[in-house]
Amino acid sequence: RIQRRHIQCRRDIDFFAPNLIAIFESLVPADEEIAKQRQLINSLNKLISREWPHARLHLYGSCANSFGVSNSDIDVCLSIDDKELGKAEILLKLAEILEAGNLQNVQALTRARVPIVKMMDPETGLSCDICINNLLAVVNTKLLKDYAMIDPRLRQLAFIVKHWAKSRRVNETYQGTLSSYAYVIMCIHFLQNRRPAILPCLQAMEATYVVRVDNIDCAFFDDVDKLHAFGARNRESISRLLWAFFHYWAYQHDYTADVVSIRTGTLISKHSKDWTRRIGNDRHLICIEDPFETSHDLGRVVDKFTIKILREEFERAANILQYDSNPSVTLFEPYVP
Ligand code: 3AT
Ligand code: MG
Repeated sequence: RIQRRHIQCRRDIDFFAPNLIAIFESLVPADEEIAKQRQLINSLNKLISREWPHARLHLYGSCANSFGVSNSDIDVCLSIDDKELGKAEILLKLAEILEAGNLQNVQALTRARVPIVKMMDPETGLSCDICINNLLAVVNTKLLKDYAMIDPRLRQLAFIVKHWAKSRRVNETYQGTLSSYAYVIMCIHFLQNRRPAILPCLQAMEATYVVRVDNIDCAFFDDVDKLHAFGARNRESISRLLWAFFHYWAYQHDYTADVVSIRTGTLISKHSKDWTRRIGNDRHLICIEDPFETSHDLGRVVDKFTIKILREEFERAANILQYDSNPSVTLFEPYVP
């Protein structure tokens, strides 16, 4: 049911691909920064294992899924199997351990939607948020990272889309727009549906990686070294893909009927998921299925006001890419209310 109408861009869109690649390269963190993050995790692991020998820290989110820009905060998950302590108690004890280990600005936010401990490491200057046993996030981090290794255009597209979303202030879930995670899923879905396809659907292939987390079976093909040439038959430039991405979300996506699903690699119907009406706070005005928690719509934070803002921003972006004389600058002009 994906619209396969071939839509032409009315200009030679490839001319600003080099500008977009330059923007992408300016956003990618340096190797030293990645090394610093690993170093911090190692020293935190040592600190924590004295108290909890079986606990382990995992990096997740953009510092581990390869979609992180430089200087972002790092997301860490503590996996711990402590039957005696509740989550809040674990967080408070963790905060104590970190303070005793000379980390700064340690704060336990036990009542947040996702309870975390915040802290800053004076040695590396890195700030991080530590959550407890959020292992699904660790698995979805791996899925995104594996997709990124298949074709370089995914990282380029997602970095540019995230950069656009931050500049235009449509990457703020607490304001009713979409998370970075949702934007990356939208990019993966888009590249799965180019013809020829640029990305496969890893969850529809023979599973080489299988884990069960929170009663959810997570299984996908992760031997991505074998998929290096997957997208080679498609020669579209990053500027063409970026235009087509925004054009799709501005003019082609059927918001009333369709759900983006990278789990299946195609669009599925809102009807099949019973996402056709508002239930509680979930409005389902733009539907993006989580690849593992399939009952979870990543677009559920979007309301009737912010859907309008989002769609206007998609249209603005598509039109700039189509007509503007300096698209790689105008696209990212900060939103001023
Ligand atoms: P930034 O570079 O920090 O903007 P990010 O990839 O770290 O991007 P988020 O901060 O939005 O993305 O989220 C951190 C991770 O938490 C990403 C993903 O592994 C997980 N995550 C975020 N939102 C959800 C969600 N709604 N459902 C499941 N996992 C999520
Ligand atoms: Mg993050």
